[in-house]
Amino acid sequence: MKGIAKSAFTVLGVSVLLLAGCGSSQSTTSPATTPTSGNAAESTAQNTPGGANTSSSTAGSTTAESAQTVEISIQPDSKQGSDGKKHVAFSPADLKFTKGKPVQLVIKNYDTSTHTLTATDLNLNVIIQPAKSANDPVTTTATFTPDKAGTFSWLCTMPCDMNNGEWAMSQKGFMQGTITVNG
Ligand SMILES: [Cu+2]
Repeated sequence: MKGIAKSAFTVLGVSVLLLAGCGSSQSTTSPATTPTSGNAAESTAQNTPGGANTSSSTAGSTTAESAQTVEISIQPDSKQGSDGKKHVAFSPADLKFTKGKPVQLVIKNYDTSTHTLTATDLNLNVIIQPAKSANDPVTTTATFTPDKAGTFSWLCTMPCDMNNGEWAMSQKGFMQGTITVNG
């Protein structure tokens, strides 16, 4: 309902002013990040029951109140697969959360490909920005609140591990994994 106004304010970095008045969940898809400019001091953390509460920025250390912080790194050619080759992988690939408790994901990508952390059952879809180079990782931050307990699978939906015919995309522990949510 206030989507347009909110977007405008978000760009200006003062979205926090609207948090009190706007309870509607905004777009669940694209976390329209601006990787280059340094305006993302404030990451919006909206927790709507049952909603897809992802937001992201590339500006690193923001804190959501009482959120559990989980750090993940993505390293190219870092993990040997059953095919004997080294592949790009999430570390860790298996995650544990608590139902109803906000989680702040801090994902540091050393790979120059875009990845995603996608768990449809949890309404989680984080688009992870690519590194500028192997030595220049980019951090994507997203906050969400798991709204159901159980064991869920996540996967990366972006074509990656291209040097190996996208091998990692079909492999748990690489571009797939498990999210356990305790009730
Ligand atoms: Cu990937």
